[in-house]
Amino acid sequence: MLTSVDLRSRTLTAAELTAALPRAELDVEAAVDAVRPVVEDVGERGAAAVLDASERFDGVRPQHLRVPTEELERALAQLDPAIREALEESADRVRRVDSEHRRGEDTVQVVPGGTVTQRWVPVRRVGLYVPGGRAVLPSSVVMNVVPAQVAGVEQIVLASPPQKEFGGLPHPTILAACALLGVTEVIAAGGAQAIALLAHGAPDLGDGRGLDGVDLVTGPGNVYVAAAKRLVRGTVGIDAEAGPTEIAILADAAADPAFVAADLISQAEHDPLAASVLVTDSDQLVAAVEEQLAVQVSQAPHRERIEEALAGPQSGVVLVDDVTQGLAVVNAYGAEHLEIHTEDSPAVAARVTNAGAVFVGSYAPVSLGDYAAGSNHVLPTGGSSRYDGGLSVQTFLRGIHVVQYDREALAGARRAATVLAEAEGLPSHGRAIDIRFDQDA
Ligand code: HSO
Ligand code: ZN
Repeated sequence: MLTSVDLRSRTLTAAELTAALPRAELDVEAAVDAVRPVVEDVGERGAAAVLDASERFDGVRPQHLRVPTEELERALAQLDPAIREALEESADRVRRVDSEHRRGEDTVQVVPGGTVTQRWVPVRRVGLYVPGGRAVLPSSVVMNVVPAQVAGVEQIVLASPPQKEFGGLPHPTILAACALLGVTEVIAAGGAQAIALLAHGAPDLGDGRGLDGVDLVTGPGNVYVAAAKRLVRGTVGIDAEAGPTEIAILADAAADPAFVAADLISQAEHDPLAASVLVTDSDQLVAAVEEQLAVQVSQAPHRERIEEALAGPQSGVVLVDDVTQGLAVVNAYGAEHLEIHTEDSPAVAARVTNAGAVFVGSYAPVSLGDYAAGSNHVLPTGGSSRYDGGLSVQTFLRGIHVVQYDREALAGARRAATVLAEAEGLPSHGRAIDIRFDQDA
């Protein structure tokens, strides 16, 4: 079912390795051209442009762009108690992890009388995007909202596409999850128009009240959402770019083929464009995983989508000489999700340098991280884990250096600073220091 790339006995540079691996090109640039008129229109005409775009792309013109409070309350009241409990459990775990991971203030005494403090200050107002599309993912509400709340973000606006079958409101489970987490500003908008609205705000949402633009937009979405985020970057901050989901599994003969197959299938279930990649040094494992795939895929409710994803050029098996070469492969690939199913998985995992998140051993499948590990599931895809991390409490914080020096401490730094100012041909920089010591001369 999976195509294979045989890298055994080959020594490749990191660039050659990257080129040899299965991965689909996601053309965000082409989508940028497609969404530019929508983003500009929202900037110019505000709510009217969002409504027109919703009608065109979502097939519905929402009655309210700002979801009324009664609708949020109603959705929560009608939420299945088991789902409510599961969302609470999921949120509790993420909250526990984020609370402990939140960076504290850190002061370094550089010299007596001279300190530099790193303060971590929350972004004031953020816009969180939760897609509609193929599946409704209330877990993504948890993954966006909780870290922002733990960071101390004052104002959270959440946007999710209006659904025709729910009278132009976002999906009721999304609304219920918002209400459960205390998010009160919810916008019925999706796609590029939602990102533009969050970024630019609008003078009147149609209910006589405006919407202020946010400082940071986060959340997953399709290629149009990614393109719109690229366009508004600079006006606002954005998180890592999200493309179709990816799972890579680094496994040796010790791996359980049934678990490996189930995990490859689990992420293929998201999208025909999802990538499932197995990297292994074991021919026997490949054969056993193929057998398992045949059985498990045939029993999967979303079989067609899964088959398409597994057969796509973005998925496959990569054969390597050993775990060390396997590590070079997965580091070159930089998967959104990387599972390690090898002997001494923790030691192997410690050698991973590029991945959105790493799942260690046979009992940490990606689906655990999707819902209930306490980790975040909004992660960098398409190899962007080389320079970006997933969503976390840190995403919603900015570091500010606070510099405090007294006269003595400044005197100690005077020579280094003035020499460098002179060397850079910026004598007024040096003068700004020297002037403080004029009376000593
Ligand atoms: N695996 C997806 C997230 C998700 N899965 C939500 C299920 N629900 C991208 O990390
Ligand atoms: Zn998933």
